[in-house]
Amino acid sequence: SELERTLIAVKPDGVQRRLVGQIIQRFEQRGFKLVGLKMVQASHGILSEHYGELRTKPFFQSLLTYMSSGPVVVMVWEGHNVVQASRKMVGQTNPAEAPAGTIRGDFSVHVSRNVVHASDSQEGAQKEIQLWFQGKDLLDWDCCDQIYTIE
Ligand code: DAT
Ligand code: MG
Repeated sequence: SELERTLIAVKPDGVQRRLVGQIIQRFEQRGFKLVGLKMVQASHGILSEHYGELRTKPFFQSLLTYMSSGPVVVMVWEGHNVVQASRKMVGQTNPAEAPAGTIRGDFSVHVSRNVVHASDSQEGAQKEIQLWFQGKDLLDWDCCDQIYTIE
């Protein structure tokens, strides 16, 4: 079993709409382990790095404005295949294409207000985790049910 980590963030619309608890609940109930969590008002600096690959897109500036419009809740979740599993739990980038049962499909309607971020690959996750967290703020702890969630 491959133990992976991924970066999940509740975006400012998700925080404003009080969806933080429901989003955390989905990762908890799936069986993943929370190893880091913080609430931050993100600067354009960290957001430009986080979304560096999108720098040339027409929506880039409005994306940064939206993402810095209020606090975000940034988390690191650990578990077997967590990167791919959480992308499926989150749903497609455009909520119009995200099925019911996914976070975006259940809680959002427009691509520019899609409630949640999830890393899209293991390499991306590693970069994003290093960007948002210091190593000391990620906790290696034994979750008492882990012998039941992973073989
Ligand atoms: P994802 O968040 O699913 O990984 P992405 O990395 O392609 O998607 O884009 C990052 C964010 O940028 C996305 O969550 C919302 C915003 N975005 C993407 N495409 C957009 C578009 N066509 N118009 C407005 N915002 C967009
Ligand atoms: Mg992405």
